[in-house]
Amino acid sequence: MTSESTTVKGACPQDCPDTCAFIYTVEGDRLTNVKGDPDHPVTRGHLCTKLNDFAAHHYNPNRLLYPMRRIGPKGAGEFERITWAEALAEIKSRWTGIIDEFGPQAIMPCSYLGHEGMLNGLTSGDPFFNRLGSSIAEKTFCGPGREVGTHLTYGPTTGVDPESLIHSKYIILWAVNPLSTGNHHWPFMEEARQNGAKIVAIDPLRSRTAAQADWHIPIRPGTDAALALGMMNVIISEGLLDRDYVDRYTVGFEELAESAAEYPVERVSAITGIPVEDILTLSREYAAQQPSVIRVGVAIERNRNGGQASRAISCLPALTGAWRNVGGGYLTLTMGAFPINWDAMSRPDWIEGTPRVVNLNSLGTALLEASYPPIKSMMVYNINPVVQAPEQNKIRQGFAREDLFLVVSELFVTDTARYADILLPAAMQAEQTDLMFSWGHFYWTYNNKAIEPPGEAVSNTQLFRLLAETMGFDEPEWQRTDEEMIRDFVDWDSPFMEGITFEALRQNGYMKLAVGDKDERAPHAEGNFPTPSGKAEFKTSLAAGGNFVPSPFRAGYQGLQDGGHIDAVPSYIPPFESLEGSPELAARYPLNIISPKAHGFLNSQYANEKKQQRRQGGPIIIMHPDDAGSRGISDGDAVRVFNDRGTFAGSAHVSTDTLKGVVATYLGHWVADSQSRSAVNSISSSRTANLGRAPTFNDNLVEVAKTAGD
Ligand SMILES: Nc1nc2c(c(=O)[nH]1)N[C@H]1C(S)=C(S)[C@@H](COP(=O)(O)OP(=O)(O)OC[C@H]3O[C@@H](n4cnc5c(=O)[nH]c(N)nc54)[C@H](O)[C@@H]3O)O[C@H]1N2
Ligand SMILES: Nc1nc2c(c(=O)[nH]1)N[C@H]1C(S)=C(S)[C@@H](COP(=O)(O)OP(=O)(O)OC[C@H]3O[C@@H](n4cnc5c(=O)[nH]c(N)nc54)[C@H](O)[C@@H]3O)O[C@H]1N2
Ligand code: SF4
Ligand SMILES: [Mo]
Repeated sequence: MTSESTTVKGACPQDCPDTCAFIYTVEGDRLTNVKGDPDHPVTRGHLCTKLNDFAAHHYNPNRLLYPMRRIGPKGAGEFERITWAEALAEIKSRWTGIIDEFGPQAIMPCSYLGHEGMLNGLTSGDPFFNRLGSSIAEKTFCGPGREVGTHLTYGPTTGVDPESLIHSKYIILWAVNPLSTGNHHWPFMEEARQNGAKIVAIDPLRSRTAAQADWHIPIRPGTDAALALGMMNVIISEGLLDRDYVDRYTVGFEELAESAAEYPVERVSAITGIPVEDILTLSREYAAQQPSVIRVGVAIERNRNGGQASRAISCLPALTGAWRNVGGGYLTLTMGAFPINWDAMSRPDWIEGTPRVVNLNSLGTALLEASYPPIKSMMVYNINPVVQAPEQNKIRQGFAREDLFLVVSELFVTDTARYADILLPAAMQAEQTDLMFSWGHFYWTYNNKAIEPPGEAVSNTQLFRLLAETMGFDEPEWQRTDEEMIRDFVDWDSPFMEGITFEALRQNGYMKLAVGDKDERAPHAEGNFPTPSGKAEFKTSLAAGGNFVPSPFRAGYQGLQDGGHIDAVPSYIPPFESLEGSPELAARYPLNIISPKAHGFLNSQYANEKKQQRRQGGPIIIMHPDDAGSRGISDGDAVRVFNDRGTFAGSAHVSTDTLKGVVATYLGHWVADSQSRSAVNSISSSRTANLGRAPTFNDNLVEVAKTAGD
C-alpha cells in the first residue's frame, strides 16, 4: 500500500440478505481492494466467495465502457461504438415515432434486482417510465409469495433480529441455504448451537447448509404447506400448543385446527415423502424447545403452493408461543422495518389512467403474442432475463423480433445484452453513490463513491436523468443530486431512525435501525402484530377480498393475490407439475427439477469471471442413483434435460444428495458459455404461484437423458 492510498466506506450492491459493509481502498484513481468492514456487527469484515475479487471485477476487460449500436444480426452481439449523443438521439427518434404511431404503452421497461440500492436498484427507472406513460412491468421474481403469505398472518412484521438468533434453542432453516446465499447469519446460529441449540434444515437437496445442520429433513419440492399443516395437527392434537398465547394473541384458532385436522401424519408423509416418525419428532421438538425460530428462504415460494406454504409455516410460532422469548419466532425479511418512502422512489402518482401491466414471468409471451398496442420497444436494465426469467426460448425469440427496438443498459455484454439495438454502459458500485437497505438485518449501509466510472459508463440515476432530459421532462425531480434523492427517499422522522442522520450514516457507513436491543428484543411477546385485529391472524381478516397490496416494494401497482380470492386459513394444493398435480405430464416427464442459487455466482453475475467459473464448475445435473441407473446414466456423463418448453445440457452428478424423483441444477450459467447454448430457465414455466404472483421455478417436470454419442 502506498502513502497515497485512501479508504472509502461502501456497501455491497447485491440482492443478498447480508448487505455487507465494504471498505474500498483507492490508490490514485484506482480501486485496489474491496474488503469487509471488520467493525460491522453482522457482516464482520468477511465477504463471500462471489465478492472476494470485487475490485478486479471493476476492471474486468470485458466491461462495457461506451454506448454501442448493433451492427450484426439480433443476438449476435456485434456492435460498433457510438457517442452518448448519438445513442440518446436514436432512442428519442425511435421512441417518439413509436409513441406517435401506437402511444407510449407500446414501450415497456424490463428491470429487476441486478442492483439493490435505493437509487440504482429496483425502482430506479420507475419514475421515468411512469412519466413516459409506458406499459408497466410487474416485478415479482423474488419475495412476494413469502411476503403475502407472511403478511396474511402477521401484517408487515419485521421478525426476529438475526443477531438475536444466539438465544434460540431450536432453529429450523426452511427452504434456505444460508451457507451459500447469505452466510452472515451462520455465526449467530453456530453460537446458538454452542449453547445447545439444534439446527434443522428442510430441503429436497443436501445443500451446504443441510450438510452442516444437525438434522436434514429431505422434502418433496412444493409440499411444504402440507408439512406445516401436519406439524400443526400434531402440535394441536397432542396439546403441545401454547394455549394462553393462542387465546390472547391470535384469531381463527378453531378454523386453523379444522384445516390442520385434514392433515394426519400418514397423509403428510405420503405427500411430502418424509417418514411419519420424523414428522412426529420434528413437531414435538419444535414445540417443546423454546425459544424456537423458523428462518424461511425464498425457495419456499417458487411453486404453485408457495404463498400458502409461507403462510402455513408462519402460523407455527404463534401456535407454539415461540414469540414470547428473545430469539424465538419467525424470520424471513427484515426489510419492513426500513422507513423507506417507496412512492418518492417510484412515483406511482405519475401513472395516468390504468396502463397495461405485464408480469415479467410472462415476458416471453408478452413479446410474442399479439396485443394492442404491440410492444414495439423495451428498455432492459438491472436484469438479465435471457438467463434468469422463465421461458428462455420465448424470450430469445421475442428479443430477436426485427420490429422490436431494444435498449439495454449493462455492465457486460450478457446473453440479454447481445440482442440490444442500443447498448448503454453502466457504472459499478465503487463508481457511484447509493444507500442500501437490507432484507437480512437491520442496518442501513451507505455506499460512498470511491472512483470515477471507466470510459463513459453512468450510474442508473444518471442514465434516467439523461433520458428524462432527452424526452423533454422538466420536473424538478430530474435535477436532484444523488444525495438529495437519498434525503427524499427515507422517512427520517420515523421512530426507527432515532439517532440516525444522513451525515452520520454517510460518515459511519452503516447504522442500525432503532429496533431494540438484540438481547432483549421480543417484538411479539405480547402480540402487537401489525394486522387489522392486532393479533396473529390464522384466519385472515383480509380474506373477504379487496385489493391487497402488502408490499411497498412494488409500489402502487399490484393486487397480489390470484383471482382475488384468499382462503380463510392456510391450505395445501399440489404443485402444478407433479405426479399428484398432473399425472399425465408426469408420465412423460417424471422428474421434478429445482434450480437453487449457485455458491459461486450471484444470480447470473460473476458467472463471467474465470475465477468464479473455476470455483463453481460447469452446469451439473444432480440425480439420485436410482433415477440415474434406470436411465443408464453414470456420474460424469454428459446429459440433457428437457421438457416441452426447452432443453439444456450439463454433466450428471449422481448422488443421494437429492431425493429420488428430484433433479437439481444451479442457476446462473451464461447461455453463451454453455455447450447447449441454453440454460435451466429454458425448461421453466411462466405460471405463477397461488399468492403474490411469485414464479414457479421449482415447479417443473423434466426428463433427463444421456447425450447422444456419449
Ligand atoms: N431457475 C431459476 N430462475 C430464477 C431464480 C431461481 O431460483 N431459479 N431466482 C429468481 C430470483 S430470486 C431473482 S432475484 C432473479 C434475479 O434475476 P436478475 O435480477 O436478472 O439477476 P442478475 O443475474 O443479478 O442480473 C442482473 C443484471 O443486472 C446487471 N447490473 C448490475 N448492476 C447494474 C447497474 O447498476 N446498472 C445496470 N444497468 N445493470 C446492472 C448485471 O450485470 C446483470 O446482468 O432471478 C430469478 N430467476
Ligand atoms: N451464492 C449466491 N447467493 C445468493 C444468490 C445467488 O445467486 N448466489 N442470490 C440471492 C437472491 S436473489 C436470493 S432470492 C437468495 C435466495 O436464497 P435462498 O432462499 O437460500 O434460495 P435458494 O438457494 O434458491 O434455495 C434454498 C434452498 O431451498 C431448497 N428448495 C428448493 N425448492 C424447495 C421446496 O419446495 N421446499 C423446500 N423446503 N426447499 C426447497 C433448495 O434445494 C436450496 O437448497 O439468495 C441470494 N444470495
Ligand atoms: S453478496 Fe451478500 S454475502 Fe456477498 S459480499 Fe455481498 S452482501 Fe456480503
Ligand atoms: Mo432473489
